[in-house]
Amino acid sequence: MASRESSCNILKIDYLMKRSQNKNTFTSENYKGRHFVLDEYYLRYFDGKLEKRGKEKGCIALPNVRAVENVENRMLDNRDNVFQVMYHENSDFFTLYIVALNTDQRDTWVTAIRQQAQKQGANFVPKYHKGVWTKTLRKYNCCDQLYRNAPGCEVATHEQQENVMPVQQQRPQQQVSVNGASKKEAKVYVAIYDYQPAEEGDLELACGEEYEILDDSREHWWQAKDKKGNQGYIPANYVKRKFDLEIYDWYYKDITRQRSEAILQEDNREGCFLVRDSSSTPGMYTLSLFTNEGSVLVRHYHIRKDSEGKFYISDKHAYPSIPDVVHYHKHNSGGLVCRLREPPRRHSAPSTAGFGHGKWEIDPDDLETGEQLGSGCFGSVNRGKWRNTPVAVKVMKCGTMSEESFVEEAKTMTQLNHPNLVQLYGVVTKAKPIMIVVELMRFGALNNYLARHKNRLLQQPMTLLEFCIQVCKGMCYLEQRKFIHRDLAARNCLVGQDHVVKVADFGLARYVIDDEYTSSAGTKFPVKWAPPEVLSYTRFSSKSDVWAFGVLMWEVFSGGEMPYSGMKNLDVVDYVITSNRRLQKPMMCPELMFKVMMHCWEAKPERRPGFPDLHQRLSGLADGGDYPLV
Ligand code: 04L
Repeated sequence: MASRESSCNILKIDYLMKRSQNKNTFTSENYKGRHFVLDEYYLRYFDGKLEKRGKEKGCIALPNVRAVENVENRMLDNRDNVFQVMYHENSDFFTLYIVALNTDQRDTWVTAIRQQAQKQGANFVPKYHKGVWTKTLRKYNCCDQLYRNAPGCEVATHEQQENVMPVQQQRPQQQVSVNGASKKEAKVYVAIYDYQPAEEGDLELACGEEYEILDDSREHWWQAKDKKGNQGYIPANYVKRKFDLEIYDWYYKDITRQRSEAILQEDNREGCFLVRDSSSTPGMYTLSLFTNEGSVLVRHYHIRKDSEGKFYISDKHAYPSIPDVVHYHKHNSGGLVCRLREPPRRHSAPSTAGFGHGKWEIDPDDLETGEQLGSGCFGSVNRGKWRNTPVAVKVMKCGTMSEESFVEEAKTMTQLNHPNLVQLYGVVTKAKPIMIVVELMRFGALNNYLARHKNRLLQQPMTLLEFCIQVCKGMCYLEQRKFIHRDLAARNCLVGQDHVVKVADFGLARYVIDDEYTSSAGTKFPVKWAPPEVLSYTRFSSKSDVWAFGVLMWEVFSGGEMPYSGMKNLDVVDYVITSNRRLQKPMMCPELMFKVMMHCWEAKPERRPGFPDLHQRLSGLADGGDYPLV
């Protein structure tokens, strides 16, 4: 109790009458005067008078409020100036009736509670009762409904607040960058990970805390203010809009059915659950739940929407928002195989774009380099540590390539931040040798990983599909930015913890001034991943990346084999262009997957799908439901 008091600003105090609540039987109907306090988080009432507060008698957390409305005069025990606070507690609804001295006092309280509850993210019901449920009549005196929980008969009031919207309307909105001048309402965001400042000028983030965004005009680092008034830069991908589903630890935005099963099975706890976007029905959601009951470990439930726009899994229990549905099923199995317990433990926060907000320059004294992971004509890649964070470091071999193009790669990478692209952390350019520092991926290149685990992985088409989907997501991001990769292949993707796959680029295809590399006739040119228009006219585009993606899918489903094995580059050109032939279906590859590959290998680039199309088709396959995979 003490901590509640010390941390909150009191907004309103009054002495008001309240009808006693007997939550179980509704028998007593007497009234008591109470010292009411509204603060940022709670509506509380105490013994005592206005001047002197006694013992706390009750407390409603504002996020649980579902409606704050007047009660029609004379409807409650013949009294005037009554208002009601409907709230949700232990998966049930309750209504607190409060009597004000006059309409003015009533109006100010109703508005204040309603506004503050909305500010705290309360999900208001669409309708309420302006009368009350009477025990003697066993019905509502406003609408003749017989059940205490019957839906309301009057449309509920919402305060006009521009930044408050129900979750389901918030989602499709694009975030628009607003700098200073036109900014009117506060942009309230919630941290979904902790962040320790790496540089002067960064702001610490604590998971679950709220922050006001002051400037989001930069892409990866925003300026924010915490509750205490501290200001500084934060990684933009560590916060989410306050009413977005993404602030909930049980929400996994666009993961596949396969991935949800992998995550829940790894956690292996009864009742472990998550909510994800449904891939078979865009805009809808699926609940995935782990149980040891029976042979099926993970069950998937569609979250449906009724005619009033309420969400439900079992139609008897519909609620205005998904968090409400989750809350209900945490307390009642309500038709599920078991009650919802905890979401999966999250392993690690995503990479930030750079280690701090400002410069990308890394102090070599903060950097330790270790074992070599690979080497090439440009230099070597080593394992390393930046102040205890594991990193991979590319060290330039002097004289092999212009320093400029080495730095150019890093510059390009500063523009990119996506969970399926290798993340740049920084560069060392002020000291020799110059270096590029990126996140470390524990298991190395995808082609090697596939070959190493071939026997196991070829039995798991869903895991292989999941690899393809992740690469596809990274490529969607590049395509959207009109960025052409030019060297997409399994050898240029990396595998990390929990089967995470990221698109990388080790070849530096676009910077090397080496004909062997850049000319399609050269020995180093990736002919086996190139479409006819690249082989004939060096015409690169996102559609040439799509062709390469098809070959990558082939690599994945063949367990890391070399495409067109045994064929020389020149033979491949002939095979693909002159004979118009294609790679054959790998033995263990499902027909439907091979169809997608063949679509990527249309001779005419304009007939190939784009990466967003591919993403949709692949996640449709991953959702199982409509199509059998094998
Ligand atoms: C292992 N783990 N090898 C690794 C790099 C690794 C690297 N983890 N990283 C290698 C790009 C550009 N640049 C790395 C992408 C890559 C391993 O080698 C470095 C880049 O990827 C990470 C610097 C820069 C891009 C160090 C583990 C090996 C650019 C993509 C276990 C064996 C533009 C799209 C065994 C657009």
